[in-house]
Amino acid sequence: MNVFRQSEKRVDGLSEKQLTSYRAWLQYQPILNQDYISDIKAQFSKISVADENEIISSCITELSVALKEMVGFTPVVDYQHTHKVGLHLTINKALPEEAYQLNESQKVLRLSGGSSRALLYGTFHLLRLIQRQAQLSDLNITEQPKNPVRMINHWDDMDGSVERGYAGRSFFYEDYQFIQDRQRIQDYARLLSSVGINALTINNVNVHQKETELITDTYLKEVSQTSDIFNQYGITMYLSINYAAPIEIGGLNTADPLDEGVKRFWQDTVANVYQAVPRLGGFLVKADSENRPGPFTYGRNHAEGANMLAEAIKPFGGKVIWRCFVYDCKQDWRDRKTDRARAAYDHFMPLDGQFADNVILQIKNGPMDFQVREPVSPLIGGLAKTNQFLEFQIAQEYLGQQRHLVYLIPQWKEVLEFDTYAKGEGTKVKDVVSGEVFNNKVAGIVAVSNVGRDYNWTGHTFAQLNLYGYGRLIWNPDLTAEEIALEWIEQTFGLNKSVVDAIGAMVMPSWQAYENYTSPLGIGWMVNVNHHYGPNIDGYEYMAWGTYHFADRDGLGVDRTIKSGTGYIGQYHEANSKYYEELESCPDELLLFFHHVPYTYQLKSGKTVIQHIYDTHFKGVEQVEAMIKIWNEVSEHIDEQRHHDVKARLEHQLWSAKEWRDIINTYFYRKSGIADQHNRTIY
Ligand code: GCV
Repeated sequence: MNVFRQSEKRVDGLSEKQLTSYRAWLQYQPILNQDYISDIKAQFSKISVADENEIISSCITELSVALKEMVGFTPVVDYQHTHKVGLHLTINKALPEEAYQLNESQKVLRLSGGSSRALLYGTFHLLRLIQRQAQLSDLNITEQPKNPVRMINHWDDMDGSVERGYAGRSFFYEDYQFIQDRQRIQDYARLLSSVGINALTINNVNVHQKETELITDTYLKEVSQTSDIFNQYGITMYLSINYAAPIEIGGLNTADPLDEGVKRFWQDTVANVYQAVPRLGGFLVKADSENRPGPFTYGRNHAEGANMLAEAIKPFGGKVIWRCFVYDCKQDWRDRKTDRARAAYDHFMPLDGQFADNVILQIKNGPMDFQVREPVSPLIGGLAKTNQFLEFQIAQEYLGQQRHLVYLIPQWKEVLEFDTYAKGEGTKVKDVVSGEVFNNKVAGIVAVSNVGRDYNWTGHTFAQLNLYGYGRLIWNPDLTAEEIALEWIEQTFGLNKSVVDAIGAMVMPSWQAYENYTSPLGIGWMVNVNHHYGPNIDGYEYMAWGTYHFADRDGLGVDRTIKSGTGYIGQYHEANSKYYEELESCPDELLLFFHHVPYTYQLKSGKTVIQHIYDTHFKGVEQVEAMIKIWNEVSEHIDEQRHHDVKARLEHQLWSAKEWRDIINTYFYRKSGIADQHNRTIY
């Protein structure tokens, strides 16, 4: 057992069985194929390295651990770069900073990268190939990430809880202190960099009293130590800050961005922060949303708010990431004109071009809040003169909370492939958020984390796939959902074909299955108040004014049209607004997001809305039953712990899917009075 594996064992006293789950996709299982082992031994017997630094040493450690585990030998590392055979790692400044090339010829394997970070990505690429027992001879690969910033946001609080966390407590904090054993953070950094993540925030966007002090001497030493761990893996750390910090920790009576005292507070604070944490990436801010403070209190707009911070942080090369999830959670929408979906665009579009060049607006993928089905936010493709990040949520807040198996990549691919028409046909989201369409100075994708202190990191073992897939997809949005799943399955569960096929068959339809048994046709929500788990059609906390879906005895859906509704559709470029405005063209899956229609309205599928609701809800449950059957059939090929864990979650999912089916079907049967054409029992 090598040192690395020894220290891994210390983590939360994990048992050997649990460690298999903990290792996620970096299993490094021993390879049994002797021919393959001989090839690898020849190719990796020596590693020559031209440069030395902390990131390159992470490459060497990872290679050494992995090769020892998989093929049973530790390569000789040569920093003089003299060997004629083996693996050569070199920095090639002619390459773009994060790009790498992998070439093999005549037993020399060359990995060259534009930076040490790129070498780390190339190292993990090689290990991915070896775990999948791919041939390395004649290798000729060039890779470069599509998105410059590839980020994770943690919603961890310093009391140790995680907002919308479904995988145990935080592994950063407990009881308002940093957790001293940092092994877990190091292993997390390995997982993240193995899929190309290069940035993260370590605290919740809702910054409460204690977290406000993260930018003070009380915590800066530990902030810095944490940042150092991530830096070793090429990951830049950011902090979420409280907009009202000047009041809460600065002793001022205002946080007005135009106040000289406030400006001075931020300049002094930032200088102190960067002295302690010179490589900090910057700040993330949630302002004027869900009771968080912000510039609106002082009659200022969000550009004024963000730019004041941006100016303070600029001398240190820092960035201000400013969230567009700004809406009035107390608004009354009974007039059927007020519409939360409009909020982000209404607030930020008029400010396009007014933000400093080190400000980035962070935009959730849809106009609402990470529902199972939403249209793409019209701000993406709308903003033409402002840096922007697209925000996804890996934590499945509204998608089964990591108790249900839901593979999210197919959903995200639809978002990335969506045509915004910002510069005519073919202006896809993936090209806007990568910064290519508008030539943004900073660009990329962010997602809310799904990890915690559970021994498998993610609660549901299969939720590891969403973290893995997130990294891989934003590195290369052209990878298919199938390709990503296959990579993950083979590294996580091995190459046994029956297992690979089985898991593939479970994960691929899982998003669709979840949509089938939950909220229909894009209407969204229908979840319980506050915790957001399980069906409650008239639930969700911000509905004090009545049900937002407007279901009555005749029909349901929200009229967001330009001609008679909230006008939200008018926020899209013309081709899309026409497409959504007309019932004839509006796609079935978003029909109720955009239109109020009778239950008897006929969908493009040929079914009526009400029959669609019944059919999909029965089907969704059957799909979960099918997943359980498949999983049971491969039990003998999967380790007991992981098989048991997944099985338990699937059984719960089935129970929950039936609950959803029965509650939704009954509700709409009672409202509409229309019977199921197939006379199935509706409870
Ligand atoms: C961090 C939703 C969630 C909140 C979350 C918020 C946000 O409203 O329910 O928990 O707060 O989104 O993204 O800021």
